[in-house]
Amino acid sequence: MGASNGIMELGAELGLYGMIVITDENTPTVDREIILCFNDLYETDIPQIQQDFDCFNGYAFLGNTPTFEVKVGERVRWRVMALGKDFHVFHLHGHRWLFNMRYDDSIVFGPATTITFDYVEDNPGTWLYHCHVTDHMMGGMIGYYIAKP
Ligand SMILES: [Cu+2]
Repeated sequence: MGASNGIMELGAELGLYGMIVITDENTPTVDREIILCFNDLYETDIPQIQQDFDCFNGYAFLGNTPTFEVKVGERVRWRVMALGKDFHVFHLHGHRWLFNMRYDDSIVFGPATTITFDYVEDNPGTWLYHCHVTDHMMGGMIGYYIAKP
Protein backbone atom coordinates (compact mmCIF):
# COMPACT_ATOMS: atom_id res chain seq x y z
CA MET A 1 0.00 0.00 0.00
CA GLY A 2 1.46 3.37 -1.02
CA ALA A 3 1.88 6.22 1.47
CA SER A 4 -0.76 8.91 1.00
CA ASN A 5 -2.65 7.02 -1.69
CA GLY A 6 -2.99 3.99 0.55
CA ILE A 7 -4.33 6.03 3.43
CA MET A 8 -6.98 7.62 1.24
CA GLU A 9 -8.01 4.25 -0.18
CA LEU A 10 -8.22 2.68 3.27
CA GLY A 11 -10.37 5.61 4.42
CA ALA A 12 -12.82 4.96 1.62
CA GLU A 13 -12.84 1.25 2.39
CA LEU A 14 -13.68 2.02 6.01
CA GLY A 15 -16.64 4.16 5.03
CA LEU A 16 -15.37 7.68 4.52
CA TYR A 17 -17.28 8.39 1.36
CA GLY A 18 -20.49 9.93 0.13
CA MET A 19 -22.40 10.88 -2.96
CA ILE A 20 -22.89 14.35 -4.40
CA VAL A 21 -26.10 14.56 -6.43
CA ILE A 22 -26.41 17.48 -8.82
CA THR A 23 -29.96 18.37 -9.86
CA ASP A 24 -31.72 21.31 -11.41
CA GLU A 25 -35.29 22.48 -11.87
CA ASN A 26 -35.79 19.88 -14.62
CA THR A 27 -34.92 16.91 -12.38
CA PRO A 28 -38.14 14.99 -11.74
CA THR A 29 -39.05 14.72 -8.08
CA VAL A 30 -39.58 11.38 -6.37
CA ASP A 31 -41.19 10.14 -3.16
CA ARG A 32 -38.27 7.94 -2.06
CA GLU A 33 -34.61 8.18 -2.91
CA ILE A 34 -32.34 5.26 -2.09
CA ILE A 35 -28.58 5.75 -1.95
CA LEU A 36 -26.60 2.53 -2.25
CA CYS A 37 -22.83 2.12 -2.39
CA PHE A 38 -21.11 -1.11 -3.38
CA ASN A 39 -17.75 -1.35 -1.61
CA ASP A 40 -15.30 -4.05 -0.63
CA LEU A 41 -13.31 -4.54 2.55
CA TYR A 42 -10.16 -6.58 2.00
CA GLU A 43 -8.44 -8.35 4.85
CA THR A 44 -5.11 -7.58 3.17
CA ASP A 45 -5.81 -3.85 3.72
CA ILE A 46 -7.47 -4.00 7.13
CA PRO A 47 -5.64 -6.09 9.74
CA GLN A 48 -8.64 -6.08 12.10
CA ILE A 49 -10.78 -8.27 9.82
CA GLN A 50 -10.25 -11.97 9.19
CA GLN A 51 -11.87 -12.22 5.75
CA ASP A 52 -12.91 -10.10 2.79
CA PHE A 53 -16.37 -8.52 2.90
CA ASP A 54 -18.53 -7.28 0.04
CA CYS A 55 -20.60 -4.44 1.45
CA PHE A 56 -23.58 -2.21 0.83
CA ASN A 57 -23.05 1.16 2.50
CA GLY A 58 -20.31 -0.41 4.60
CA TYR A 59 -22.37 -3.37 5.87
CA ALA A 60 -22.36 -7.00 4.78
CA PHE A 61 -24.91 -9.83 4.86
CA LEU A 62 -28.69 -10.00 5.04
CA GLY A 63 -30.11 -8.37 8.14
CA ASN A 64 -27.03 -6.23 8.55
CA THR A 65 -27.14 -4.39 5.23
CA PRO A 66 -29.64 -1.52 4.88
CA THR A 67 -33.32 -2.48 4.59
CA PHE A 68 -35.18 -0.05 2.34
CA GLU A 69 -38.92 0.50 2.74
CA VAL A 70 -41.26 2.06 0.20
CA LYS A 71 -45.01 2.13 -0.41
CA VAL A 72 -46.97 1.05 -3.45
CA GLY A 73 -47.70 4.08 -5.61
CA GLU A 74 -44.56 5.95 -4.64
CA ARG A 75 -42.04 6.99 -7.25
CA VAL A 76 -38.76 5.42 -6.15
CA ARG A 77 -35.32 6.50 -7.31
CA TRP A 78 -32.19 4.41 -6.79
CA ARG A 79 -28.80 6.12 -6.92
CA VAL A 80 -26.19 3.40 -6.93
CA MET A 81 -22.41 3.77 -6.97
CA ALA A 82 -19.40 1.46 -6.92
CA LEU A 83 -16.16 2.05 -5.09
CA GLY A 84 -13.14 -0.24 -5.23
CA LYS A 85 -11.80 -2.37 -8.04
CA ASP A 86 -14.68 -4.62 -9.06
CA PHE A 87 -17.48 -4.60 -11.56
CA HIS A 88 -20.90 -5.35 -10.09
CA VAL A 89 -24.40 -6.25 -11.22
CA PHE A 90 -27.19 -4.48 -9.35
CA HIS A 91 -30.29 -6.69 -9.21
CA LEU A 92 -33.65 -6.19 -7.50
CA HIS A 93 -36.13 -9.06 -7.32
CA GLY A 94 -39.70 -8.51 -8.49
CA HIS A 95 -39.03 -5.31 -10.39
CA ARG A 96 -38.14 -3.97 -13.81
CA TRP A 97 -37.42 -0.41 -14.77
CA LEU A 98 -36.59 1.62 -17.85
CA PHE A 99 -32.83 2.00 -18.20
CA ASN A 100 -30.97 2.97 -21.39
CA MET A 101 -34.09 2.58 -23.54
CA ARG A 102 -35.11 -0.88 -22.33
CA TYR A 103 -36.74 -2.52 -19.35
CA ASP A 104 -34.23 -4.29 -17.18
CA ASP A 105 -33.89 -5.89 -13.76
CA SER A 106 -30.08 -6.16 -13.62
CA ILE A 107 -27.49 -3.51 -14.45
CA VAL A 108 -23.75 -4.02 -14.86
CA PHE A 109 -21.58 -1.13 -13.72
CA GLY A 110 -17.91 -0.59 -13.00
CA PRO A 111 -15.62 0.96 -10.41
CA ALA A 112 -16.13 4.67 -9.71
CA THR A 113 -19.37 4.81 -11.68
CA THR A 114 -22.96 5.49 -10.74
CA ILE A 115 -26.33 4.40 -12.06
CA THR A 116 -29.64 6.12 -11.43
CA PHE A 117 -33.12 4.89 -12.28
CA ASP A 118 -36.73 5.50 -11.21
CA TYR A 119 -39.96 3.54 -11.21
CA VAL A 120 -43.36 3.71 -9.60
CA GLU A 121 -43.66 0.95 -7.01
CA ASP A 122 -46.36 -1.52 -8.02
CA ASN A 123 -45.29 -4.87 -6.58
CA PRO A 124 -45.82 -5.21 -2.82
CA GLY A 125 -43.70 -7.69 -0.90
CA THR A 126 -40.38 -8.30 0.75
CA TRP A 127 -37.75 -8.52 -1.95
CA LEU A 128 -34.03 -9.04 -2.17
CA TYR A 129 -31.60 -6.65 -3.77
CA HIS A 130 -28.10 -7.95 -4.33
CA CYS A 131 -25.03 -8.03 -6.50
CA HIS A 132 -25.44 -10.70 -9.14
CA VAL A 133 -21.73 -11.55 -9.10
CA THR A 134 -22.02 -14.71 -7.03
CA ASP A 135 -18.82 -14.22 -5.03
CA HIS A 136 -19.96 -10.72 -4.07
CA MET A 137 -23.42 -11.87 -3.02
CA MET A 138 -21.93 -14.72 -0.98
CA GLY A 139 -19.49 -12.21 0.54
CA GLY A 140 -22.30 -10.04 1.88
CA MET A 141 -23.77 -7.92 -0.93
CA ILE A 142 -27.41 -8.73 -0.31
CA GLY A 143 -30.23 -6.85 1.42
CA TYR A 144 -33.98 -6.49 1.90
CA TYR A 145 -36.26 -4.11 0.00
CA ILE A 146 -39.80 -3.95 1.39
CA ALA A 147 -42.68 -2.56 -0.66
CA LYS A 148 -45.69 -1.99 1.61
CA PRO A 149 -49.21 -2.16 0.15
CU1 LIG B 1 -20.58 -7.11 -7.00
